Amino acid sequence: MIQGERLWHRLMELGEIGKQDSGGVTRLSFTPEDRNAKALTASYMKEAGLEVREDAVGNLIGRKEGSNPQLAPIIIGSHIDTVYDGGRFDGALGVLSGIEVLQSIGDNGIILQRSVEVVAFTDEEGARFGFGMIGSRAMAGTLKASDLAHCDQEGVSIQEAMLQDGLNPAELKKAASSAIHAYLELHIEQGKVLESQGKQVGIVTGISGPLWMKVTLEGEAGHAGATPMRLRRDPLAVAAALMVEIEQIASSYPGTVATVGKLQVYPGGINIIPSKVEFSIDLRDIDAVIRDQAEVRIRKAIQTTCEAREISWDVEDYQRVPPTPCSEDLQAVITEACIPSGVDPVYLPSGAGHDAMQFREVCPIGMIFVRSREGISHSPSEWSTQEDCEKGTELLYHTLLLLDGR
Ligand code: HGY
Ligand code: MN
Ligand code: MN
Ligand code: MN
Repeated sequence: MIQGERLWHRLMELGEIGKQDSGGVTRLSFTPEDRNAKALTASYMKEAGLEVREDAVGNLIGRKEGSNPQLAPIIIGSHIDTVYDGGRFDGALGVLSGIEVLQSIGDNGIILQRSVEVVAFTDEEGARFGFGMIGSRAMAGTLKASDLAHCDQEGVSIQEAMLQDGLNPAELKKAASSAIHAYLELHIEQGKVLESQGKQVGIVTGISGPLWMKVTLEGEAGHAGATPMRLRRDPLAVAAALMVEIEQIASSYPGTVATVGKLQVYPGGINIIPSKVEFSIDLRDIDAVIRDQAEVRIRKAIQTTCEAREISWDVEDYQRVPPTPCSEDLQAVITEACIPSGVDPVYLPSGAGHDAMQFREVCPIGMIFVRSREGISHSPSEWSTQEDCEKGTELLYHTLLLLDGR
């Protein structure tokens, strides 16, 4: 009932845009690669018979009109932007499977009551500006003009990048959706649970909340050869000690994860004691109370260590997304859809963040996971098999039909 070959061809074709020598994919928001990927995705939406539009912040939306336009639509969303040197499935599979489901519903002569919109959200990853889920925040009505002041490493703000990309950030409030019946997202698991259980697909119970912070430590630059160790105020040595402590704090809780993914050293000379360092912290847990506890301990460690070493410090929030449970009702619908899809229901949490989180106050959210080979993602080695992608898309197809009352 869905056309797996068509889905797979599109996945491979889209994965060529932004391809790196490593085999990975880099498609940062508001870049030519992102623009080209949107154009190709829009062509797939048109092939699927959808009405295609782009909103003020760059969300690409393919709409299939329902027989009862009075009813609030169902949204099937994900993203086609990537991290640096990422994979071709993260996000893209969710958008392309949504298009495939709607095209197959058309092919099979089915008329849905509700309208359905497939959305490729702007900048889910936050890779360029350190602030993500921009498009889904806009559609959920929570994106603020001040959020667009985040800048990339060249000092270009989100607002400027949107304008350069021909978008209209001043109209961001118009991107907010008035009413949504339900939000569905299919995504690769990016972890090892499904593979460890020998399962192709899973039903997501909840999504771990990412807290991103920027730590700035300032000490005193000096001559690497002429400055005795006891007279130094070296912020990089302090950062190193803190990174070990951050790892220990996160490891002291069963479900908490913390990552230092970015580190800048100034001025960055071999024979200069650094004057300043900046590093990022990505802290997550599915339990908000635990994440808060870990955050308090990390902030305390920064303060204590810096005071002892006469280093000044600043901790700034990049983004703070609360852990988000998935709708029990939608989990039940996906469970029922497992029957015609010929799979056993498997339930698991998501360690990765997703656009779905932004709709927690707007409508019920449901997610389907597709097995990731060795749980690898955000890497050129990210891979899911054609069979697993097809099975996930089949489950999404049956879930949509059930949600539409069939
Ligand atoms: O960071 C994440 O969890 C997602 O890949 N944006
Ligand atoms: Mn083609
Ligand atoms: Mn990702
Ligand atoms: Mn993703």
